[in-house]
Amino acid sequence: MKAKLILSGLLTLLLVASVVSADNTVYLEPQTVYVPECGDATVQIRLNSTDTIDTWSTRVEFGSECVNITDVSFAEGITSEYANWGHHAGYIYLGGVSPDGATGDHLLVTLTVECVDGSCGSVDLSIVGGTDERLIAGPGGNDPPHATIYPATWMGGSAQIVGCGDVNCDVDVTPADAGKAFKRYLDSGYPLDLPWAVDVNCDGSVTPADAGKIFKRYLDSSYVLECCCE
Ligand SMILES: [Ca+2]
Ligand SMILES: [Ca+2]
Repeated sequence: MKAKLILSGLLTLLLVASVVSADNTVYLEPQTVYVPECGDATVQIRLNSTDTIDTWSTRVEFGSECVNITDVSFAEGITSEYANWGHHAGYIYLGGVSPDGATGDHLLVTLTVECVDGSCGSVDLSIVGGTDERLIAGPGGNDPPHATIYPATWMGGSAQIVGCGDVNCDVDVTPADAGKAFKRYLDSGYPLDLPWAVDVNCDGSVTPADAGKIFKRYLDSSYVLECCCE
């Protein structure tokens, strides 16, 4: 009995220890961003931290033969005033500083991802972390004060290029897509990963005509669908 009590006490201590240990994660939201084959889409990089963070920087790598990052916005992020980015072939550097340290879940930056090659399917978007130029940091408790660099988990994601009519974004046009288009017609709140793909006659609404055209495309791969492209 005594041994059991000691064991349960130890387990409780372990649980408490795991709760208070630092847990900082930099991640993409959504983890998969759906990009129209003739357009672009936005994806956020967010920080969820238990440490107080006032500085961050990272590198985002992407397959430049398939996608490009054409814009970076720090607006509404925790470092909206003091931030910058640089574009290179296949990657960007970016980062920012805030006078107010933050913990919890926050927006860092919003990226615009543009399709370069509509035949690519899925492309990795890697968030590169480390302790050199890529880091998260907060105020130090030292004298004189200097930044404390914290460990973090850096979670990348992917960009999925979506073709017109591929309503469920699985890289193929099938009766399942026609079915989802019809459901969207019946219920305007029916969720779609990329609503752009469903209006295949680009008339601004989803009707049975869209479902019919998607089914025709399934029957005949040369049947042309016309989503709204610029
Ligand atoms: Ca599909
Ligand atoms: Ca339509």
